[in-house]
Amino acid sequence: MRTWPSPEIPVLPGQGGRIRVHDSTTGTLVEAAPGRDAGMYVCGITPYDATHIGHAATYLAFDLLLRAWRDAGKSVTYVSNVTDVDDPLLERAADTGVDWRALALEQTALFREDMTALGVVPPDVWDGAVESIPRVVAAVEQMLADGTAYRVPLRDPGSGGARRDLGDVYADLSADRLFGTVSRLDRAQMLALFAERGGDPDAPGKRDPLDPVLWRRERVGEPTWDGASLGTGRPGWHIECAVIARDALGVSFDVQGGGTDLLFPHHEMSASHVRSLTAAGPDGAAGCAHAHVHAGMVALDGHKMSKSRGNLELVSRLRSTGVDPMAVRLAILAHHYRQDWEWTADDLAAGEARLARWRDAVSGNGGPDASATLGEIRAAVADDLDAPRALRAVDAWCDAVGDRDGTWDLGAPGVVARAVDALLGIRF
Ligand code: 5CA
Ligand code: ZN
Repeated sequence: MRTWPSPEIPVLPGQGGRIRVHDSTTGTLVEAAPGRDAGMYVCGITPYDATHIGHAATYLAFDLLLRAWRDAGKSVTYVSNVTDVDDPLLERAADTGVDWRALALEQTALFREDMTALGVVPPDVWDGAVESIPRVVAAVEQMLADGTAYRVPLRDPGSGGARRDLGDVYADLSADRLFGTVSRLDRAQMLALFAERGGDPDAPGKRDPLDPVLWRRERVGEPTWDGASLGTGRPGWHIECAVIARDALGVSFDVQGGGTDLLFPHHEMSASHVRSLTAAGPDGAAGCAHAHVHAGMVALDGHKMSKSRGNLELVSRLRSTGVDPMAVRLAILAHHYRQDWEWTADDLAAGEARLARWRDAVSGNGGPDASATLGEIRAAVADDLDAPRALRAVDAWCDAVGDRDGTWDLGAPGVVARAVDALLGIRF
């Protein structure tokens, strides 16, 4: 898909060092991309009711990682997707009487504008689910041929089109001995989350209630695509991300990202699919991403902000009321990405006040030497993307400007402005 324009990232004096992030699988901090290259896949939006503050917070977290990698001189490949056909999107379209394609296009366009306004670096590869269908079909055919997937006969009246004999296709999790190693949940937890997050544990004919759908055959009233030997239908959710990630990044890459709501089943299942599609090589067997990194959930009115519940604050709504997107960015970055937190009007007010203060300080005639501030911003981001600590470092420099503290340096405001721009994505 066409992405949005990339912001200019200023080059800073010196270079950033090693970056550590929290890996949900091991529960420890691990070095993100120890090599010269860095590959990251972050799960993209399902385009209806985008972009709320929770989405924005998740993408800003990974934007910090990408900027830190660039500052460390790495060659970065960033890949993401758009789930432009899925049950919730179709349900919303049906409820509102809007064509699902029009809804997806409109919301994807809005997401592009929001990301541009927030200064988020776009992915290098941004694939839609719909445009990836031929590759997904080939992957599911391969799994059927390898015996890691199976067909379940259709029971709904009128389903299956001309080839009723071809059933839905499910992944056979019993073929993957490493299933469960990403989230490390027990079976009861898995069953509960699977039911809650889009799974179909009670679908008749499955070998295991947890087996995820790979290809859903044509149903009356649902959009459908040519699935070659699978018959007409549409792809399952997890296999889309597995195929898009594998094709753009290979079977093993550095970071798989998203919000904590995706750890199970989505990231567990995607990793399993990638393993099934890989002839059990040493890397493939270990699962596709070296680190699974998850952003906490942003809430509103006491509940996780979610499109299905409707308790949303949209970036586009704030923009339309004249709010500076950089204030929104600062409001979000004041929370550590791993925290669950609640968006309130105070967050925005604090972001606006901070932006005004920073703007004022970098517009002055000189300031205290900024090299320690640059070092502290770099160190904070490298320490599990600790944005609140980075913001405090800039606040401290602004305080010192006000107090006329330290050695006065005419170039310092420029250094701070460039550091804040390159590493935190705040443009004045
Ligand atoms: N299309 C799928 C991923 S393949 C999806 O989860 N889409 S989404 O639109 O629901 O969410 C997009 C991204 O925002 C995901 O990474 C998700 O984990 C994250 N996200 C969703 N709600 C919140 C929230 N309230 N707080 C923080 N992040 C959220
Ligand atoms: Zn995904």
